[in-house]
Amino acid sequence: MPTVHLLDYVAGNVRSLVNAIEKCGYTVDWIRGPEDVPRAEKLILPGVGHFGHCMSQLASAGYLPAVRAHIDAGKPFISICVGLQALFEGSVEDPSVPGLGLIKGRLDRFDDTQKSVPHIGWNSANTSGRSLYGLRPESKYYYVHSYKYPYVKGELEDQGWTVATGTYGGEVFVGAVAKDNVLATQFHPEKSGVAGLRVIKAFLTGEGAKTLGQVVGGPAPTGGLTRRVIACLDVRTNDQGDLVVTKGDQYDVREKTSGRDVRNLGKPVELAKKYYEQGADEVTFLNITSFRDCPLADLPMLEVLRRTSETVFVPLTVGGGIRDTVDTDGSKVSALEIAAMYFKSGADKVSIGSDAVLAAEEYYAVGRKLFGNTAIEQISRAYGNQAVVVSVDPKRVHVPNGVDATRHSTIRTRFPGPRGEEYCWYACTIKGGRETRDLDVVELVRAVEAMGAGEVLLNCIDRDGTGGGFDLELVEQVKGAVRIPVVASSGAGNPDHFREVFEKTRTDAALGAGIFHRGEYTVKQVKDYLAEKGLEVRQYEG
Ligand code: 1PR
Repeated sequence: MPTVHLLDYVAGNVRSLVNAIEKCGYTVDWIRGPEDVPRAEKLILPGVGHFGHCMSQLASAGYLPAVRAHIDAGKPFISICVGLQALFEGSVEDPSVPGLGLIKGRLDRFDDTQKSVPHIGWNSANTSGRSLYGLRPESKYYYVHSYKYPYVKGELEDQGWTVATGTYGGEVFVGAVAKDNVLATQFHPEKSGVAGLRVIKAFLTGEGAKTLGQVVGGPAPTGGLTRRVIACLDVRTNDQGDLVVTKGDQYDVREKTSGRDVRNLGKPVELAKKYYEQGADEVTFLNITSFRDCPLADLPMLEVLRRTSETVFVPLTVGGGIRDTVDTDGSKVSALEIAAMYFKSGADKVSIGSDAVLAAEEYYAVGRKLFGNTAIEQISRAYGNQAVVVSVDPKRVHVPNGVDATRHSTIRTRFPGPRGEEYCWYACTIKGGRETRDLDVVELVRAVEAMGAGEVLLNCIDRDGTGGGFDLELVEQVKGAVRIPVVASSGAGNPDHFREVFEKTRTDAALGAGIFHRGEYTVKQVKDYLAEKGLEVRQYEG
């Protein structure tokens, strides 16, 4: 098999990239030091996380002259995400660190006054009718970034680049650029399904460089960021010791029958693939028992991720048990180390539940100070805040009025409590909803945003498994409290519930579990329905 070289300088999920390259019929050889670069014919520079961190890593390991020499020699080169940003002169993310300076200009940050930042999800890469490594106007690509190069018509083209753009809340940014032997994408082609594999293939075969810039036809490009639909798999071992996808009613995952077996709705890897092929924009695995008696290196979830990432080319999130732990042999393992195992196995994001609540309590107890030692801070520092999701498991607490009844952030609800209480607040829980804490969702999400979480996965115990629709009041309360994206979860029972949460709240994404596992609707049916109602969605490309 032909070989491509991957520069191994940065933490993050490169497994998906390797899987994507192998899927295109190539093998990966690793560049472990600058002295390896000259033997590369085709070179890939992956990038995740922080611009300054990436550039300093590259510089301190002595890679920069070698990478420049590779590019100057006219050999094929692709850089991804922060890798694209590295081609510019610098970024406001870390003004003290210079970029490669191959492209004139500096990156700035998305404006977050009216929209969520990071920009996460599927967006266009509009080439304005030019050929650019197989990008198509009707396709969507997976982006995750807070910093961007603002597009000014003609500016990069005058430097000889062919450019593709995306639009996010009115800001037009550079989604991909290419010139001669160089291709750079702000989106992750390895996470962009078949549309992304096409780009990787065009790079590997050389076809993309050959046809670069030619005028091509095709439909007018469709709009910006699509509505993200996520499939969630709660995974645990059942009483027979098999790893199964299960689903609770208000977090009770046992059958109501006398045996009270753990509900078994299928196998994790198979179901993930099925939902990917139905068009799921992301797949989330929640390890709901944390496999307490298993050595960490053998966690069954690691294998689930490894196998899933071989066939599923959309972002994968994994949650459950991400906290400082003592392994079965007595050794201490940090949350960061556990996250690292998951990233190496193919996860793109980790989701933290109970530990985030405890960290938030501590944050308030010490007067809103941060010391850099929480799991959220450590993981977001190493892998970027887009890689850290906080999973919230709130429960409604009804109160008679909004002001004196509690110190917590209340809302006036359309669904009064059992004694006619017209207000409620949402209490955070830990340990899969078994323990309720004196911390409300607003306090939690503000604290974790300050710590560097990049997204909130907002469950709702009252709605979980009911099929009665999302808790729109909860979603709006949380959206009003933070700038980071929020994923609405719990309660989806039909496609109209997805429409409702997208139209009536400012949610960034919506997640369903039981609706898909029970076979009531497919992800495709949900998306077709949303499209019919005029909402922009990404359709699976086979
Ligand atoms: O606390 O960091 O170990 O994380 C544990 C994780 O496991 C948390 O994310 C927590 O939400 C999850 N979890 C723990 N116990 C359960 C349980 O069900 N017994 N599942 C559980 C949470 C909620 C969602 C579900 C949506 C949508 N399940 O994952 O998928 O509510 O369901 P629906 O569409 O069927 O209504 P830590």
